[in-house]
Amino acid sequence: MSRQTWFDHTRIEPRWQARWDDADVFRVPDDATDPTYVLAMFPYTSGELHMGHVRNYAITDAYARYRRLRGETVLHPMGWDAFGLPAENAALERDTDPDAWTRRCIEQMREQFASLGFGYDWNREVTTCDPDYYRWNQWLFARFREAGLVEREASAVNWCPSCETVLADEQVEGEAPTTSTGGDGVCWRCDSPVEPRELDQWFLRITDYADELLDGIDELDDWPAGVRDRQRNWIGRTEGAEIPFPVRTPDGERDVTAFTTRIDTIHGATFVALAPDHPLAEAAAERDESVRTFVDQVADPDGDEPQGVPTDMTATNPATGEEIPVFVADFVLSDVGTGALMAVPAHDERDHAFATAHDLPVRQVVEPADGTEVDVRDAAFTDDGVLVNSGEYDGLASAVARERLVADLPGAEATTQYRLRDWGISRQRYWGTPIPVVHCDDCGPVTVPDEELPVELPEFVHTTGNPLDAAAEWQETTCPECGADATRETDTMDTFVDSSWYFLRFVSPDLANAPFDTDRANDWLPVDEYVGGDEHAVMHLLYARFVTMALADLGLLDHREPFDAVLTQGMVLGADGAKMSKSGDNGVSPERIVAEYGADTARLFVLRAARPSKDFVWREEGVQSSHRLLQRVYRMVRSVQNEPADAPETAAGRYVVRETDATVSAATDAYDDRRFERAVREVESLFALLGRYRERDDAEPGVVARGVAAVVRLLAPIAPHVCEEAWRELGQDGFVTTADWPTVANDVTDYERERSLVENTRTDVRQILDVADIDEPTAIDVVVAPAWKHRALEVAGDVTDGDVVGAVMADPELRAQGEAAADFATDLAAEHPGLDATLAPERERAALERAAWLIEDEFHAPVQVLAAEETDDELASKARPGRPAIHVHED
Ligand code: ANZ
Ligand code: ZN
Repeated sequence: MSRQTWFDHTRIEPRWQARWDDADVFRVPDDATDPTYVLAMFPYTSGELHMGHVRNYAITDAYARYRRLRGETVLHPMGWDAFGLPAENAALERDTDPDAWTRRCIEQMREQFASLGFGYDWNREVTTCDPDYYRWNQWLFARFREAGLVEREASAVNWCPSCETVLADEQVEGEAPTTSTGGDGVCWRCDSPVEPRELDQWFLRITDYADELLDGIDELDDWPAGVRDRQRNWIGRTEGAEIPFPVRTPDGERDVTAFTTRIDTIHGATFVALAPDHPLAEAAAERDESVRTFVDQVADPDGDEPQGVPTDMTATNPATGEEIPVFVADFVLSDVGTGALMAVPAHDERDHAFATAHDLPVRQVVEPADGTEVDVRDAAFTDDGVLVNSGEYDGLASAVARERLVADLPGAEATTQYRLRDWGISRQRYWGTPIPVVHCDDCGPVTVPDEELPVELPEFVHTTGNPLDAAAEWQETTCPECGADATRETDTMDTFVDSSWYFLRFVSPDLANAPFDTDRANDWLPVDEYVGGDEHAVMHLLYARFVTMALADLGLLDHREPFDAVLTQGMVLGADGAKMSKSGDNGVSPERIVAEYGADTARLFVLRAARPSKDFVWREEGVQSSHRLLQRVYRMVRSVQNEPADAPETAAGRYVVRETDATVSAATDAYDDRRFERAVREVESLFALLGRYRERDDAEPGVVARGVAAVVRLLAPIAPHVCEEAWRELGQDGFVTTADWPTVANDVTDYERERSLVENTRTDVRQILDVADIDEPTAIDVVVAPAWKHRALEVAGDVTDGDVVGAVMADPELRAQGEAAADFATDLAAEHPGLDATLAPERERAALERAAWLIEDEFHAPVQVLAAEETDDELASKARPGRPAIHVHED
């Protein structure tokens, strides 16, 4: 009976998963020293994994397995981001409660994870909806509050007047009214128009860390550039100045403070503009119907054209003493700067457009520093330059003038503005961490003492509003400070709080007296490689950085940055090119792929389809081809004899051994760069070479066995189950998962050069056959360049003054070659300084000899590698270092 030459994934995958489990191979002991920390963003507990998850987790798993094979202790934990609105909605729809629903989802997802063979240390599992986890959110809230990092402030929420409830943005159909532009969305349940309503809410003062969050980005070298840019923009630091403008109003004189980044242009400020909800705009609207109409009905901050109306107020330009008009305009935003600006039409585009529309003066006060003429009537000149029409400041450079004007103008002050706002963590929802506060009539909002934590969620009730508002009994309590009757806070925390420190909990998931073990966290953090979706590139990463810095300032942690390297993976797109969704019609379920092709195939496919950061389109053929590749590898494994890897005896054998080493070296680099698709490509080409080599009569079994063993280990991080199976077939003990990474036996420095030498030579032969129209060559001569040409190349490579011919001909040995040397030097001069170093002549010849069998195989003709001296002059003269001359014989 013949042995089975294909593997059955439904049989081998569960088997190896169980064995890894039994042997606890992914466990990291608490006393490990500085393990390599590889982390994937933990999933929201929706109940099902989609292909985006598979990709995300395949990336970290392959990387974690690779580092483990390199001999490192690797921490690769997993947990559940288990709070959030969808669980609450699902519970309402299904007549269950969010806790039960979430637990069921977790069970399902855990099984899916297991079926994919991801190697996590499940002893460190973390679930954010466990009171044992969220009590530490509450504890941190208390510490932050003590440290002055918590603020309670009125802020707008979405209010449905008919349901009498606050809505999350996701529950508003259309745009929420609380956005800066004020949307007119409706309630998802009853379709009533949603209104903004002011509520006292809790904020974390992330803005205290704005500078450190911004400046720290410069050091995050292993983060994607795009993520760093987006964080910078989100923080949005602008250096500028605030300057008061005295304003005459019918009610008397008032100061309006304007924020400007260009105080150097103040002599050109020809009007003042106020945001529609500036207090003075509001006062003007009281007095003037046209202002009222504009403020209430016309103003559109998102409009293409800046719009505005004049008012009955005038301002004094503090630099010129001139009387200038005051407008209310919609391009002035209330939450930027002071909500008031000095308009300089000559040097700002929006001011220019507005001035043109309202026929206001445009006065140039800055000229280009290089003396070019500009006409500011046509368009604003917005660059820095040299001041004109600015009295005593004329002739100063913009930057200098800014400093002088801030110092000179009464009341002017240098300021820094940020786009970043404090982090509003209040949610009027049930399924989140209760904010640990008790409201007392006498003492105000009092933090719940640590001994009383966790404040656990009450039982879930079905209501249109916040179930915590309906939990009257739960709310009733006494004030921790004075003992009087008091009520609990009913807001819960934004789930971004949960995820802002979970990577620290993995370090000591069961610790009962602190959120994490400080000593261990100091040793194990930062995360070495953090992988997740691009949609979390701004908020989640910023919140996690902020919390880490705050923890450091609380003395709980030495590190100030949590993530050393970040990788944001690209999307998996459906066949229609749109982002693959699990519910939509372009979705492919991971379960089906695992059932039909196996976890190894699914993992191989998502990792080889594209580099991790790029999007790729799902292709069923790609899945099938990944499956076939694994089957072919397995078949070859089954057919190799277990031979000791003795030194090869034939040139072809030596070639294959070197290629094996070269592949190990290149694939290792690719893994280091997290370029799994490149690692696979390397392995595939070695595998193809082994296949071809085996067909030869003189193929040495030891050479093949050595190559196959390398293939198996190089693929093990990506397709671990079949590689375990193969490893055993190869007669190895233990797991490939915990084996040693293959090492390179020989010096590989020149491998890349050898590879391209062989590649180029094969291409040249192909071209010659094509051009000369030769179908059946009888023999092929490959002629290596003479030693003196190598020497000439070396001499030319050292030339710094550009005189290549001179340098070559100055060398007595080369000069002795006469005209040939002069010709060659001229060629080299033409390519200088782009000359590539090549192999030494003997190495070049040896490399070509080892590869001769490949050329013979391809062209079905014997190949002879010759030195220049062994052939006629004409042919020899064509040979160059790195580019042998080729002569094809035919009948
Ligand atoms: C005078 C000026 C002259 C300005 C000039 C610019 C160029 P950036 O640079 O984008 O950060 N500004 C101030 N408050 C504003 C508000 N509430 N809404 C909209 N715009 C406002 O923006 C800073 C500039 O935006 C400020 O500098 C101000 O215009 C305007 F040649 O002041 B500038
Ligand atoms: Zn009290």
